Amino acid sequence: MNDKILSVSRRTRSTPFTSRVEAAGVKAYTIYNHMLLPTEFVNFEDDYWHLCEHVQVWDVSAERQVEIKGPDAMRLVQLMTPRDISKTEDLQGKYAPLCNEYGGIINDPIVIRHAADRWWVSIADSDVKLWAQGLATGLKLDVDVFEPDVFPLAVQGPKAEELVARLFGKSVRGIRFFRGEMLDFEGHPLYVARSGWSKQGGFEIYLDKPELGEALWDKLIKLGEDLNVRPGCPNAIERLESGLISLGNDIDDSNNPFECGLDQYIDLDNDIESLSLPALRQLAGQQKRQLTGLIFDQKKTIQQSNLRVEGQFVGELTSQAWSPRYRKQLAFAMMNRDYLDSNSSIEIEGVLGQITELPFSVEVLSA
Ligand code: THG
Repeated sequence: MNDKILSVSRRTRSTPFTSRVEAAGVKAYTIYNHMLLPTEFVNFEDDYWHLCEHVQVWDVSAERQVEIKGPDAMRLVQLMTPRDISKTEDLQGKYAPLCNEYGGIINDPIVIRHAADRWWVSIADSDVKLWAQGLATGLKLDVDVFEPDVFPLAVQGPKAEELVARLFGKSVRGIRFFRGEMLDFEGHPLYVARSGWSKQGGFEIYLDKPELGEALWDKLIKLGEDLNVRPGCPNAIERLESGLISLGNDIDDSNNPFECGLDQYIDLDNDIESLSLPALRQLAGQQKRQLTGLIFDQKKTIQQSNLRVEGQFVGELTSQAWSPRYRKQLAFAMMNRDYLDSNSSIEIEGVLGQITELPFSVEVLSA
């Protein structure tokens, strides 16, 4: 399916910001957690340069929150992730893959602690609420699991801190990465954290009062006029350059975290109660596949996703974009270890691609 129009209905949920996104002339959406997520405004390259040079306001409401509340909340979050969450502070987030009993990746959310007995799991595109409710029921945990009316709005780009400080005051400048504060907007406290799905820096404002959506959007656009603020969205080029992986595109529950380069977010040696740890301890170092970067010197969209060398399947191309900055075609591929062990390049559709680690290093991209 290419260039078809998507039918919009109640299942393709809209957000408190959709009216503004539409008025701004959004060009395309994807569906993420059963909700509209903008993907393009002017065009990918123009959106990309603007994001890297100025500041954008992103409707990322589709990053749904799964709230886990009650005496067993922390236990349930820890059961779901093999990352040790015991030292998380109130209003701190942690990037924490969720894995099943086989070690497969269910989701790669940010888990946010509001209190020991109240957590948000800020999810990528899979139905974590159902998984968490199933676990809670099966294990007879004393928790409520639900999706609250929370709609994250991201402010991203080099001028994001200036814009968010104009709205909430200078205390935002002191917020460290993946930390947050409750800050006032029109008499209502909102959770504001330094995070976001780009490496250009910025914040995410978690709107839990949908009626304030348009006012919040309008205020940011107004305050950012002289900063050249624009509506934007997660950008395909920027996220490839930055090595940010996308659940459902690059990885799914057939992958374990070692294959995806998420080793650093797994605490194999800690004494924590987590569903996937027994499986992951077995799988560590055994991966038969690895998510890698591919770099091509030519601007050429690779058509095949199954990569073959002399007829043999060697891996799967999962995402790609042309980088106008480095003038390289960048791709992610889930490659067979066997192939990686004896090769550092691959010829696909007549072009030679260099195989490299993720995230891409600037030296390699600039070479
Ligand atoms: N923000 C919020 N929720 C989200 C996302 C987000 N849910 C969906 C999706 N994005 C979850 N996936 C990611 C992936 C990477 C990061 C955040 C969410 C990320 N990674 C940093 C990096 O790779 O440099 C650092 C992670 C770390 O080291 O702690 O930011 O964007 N609310």
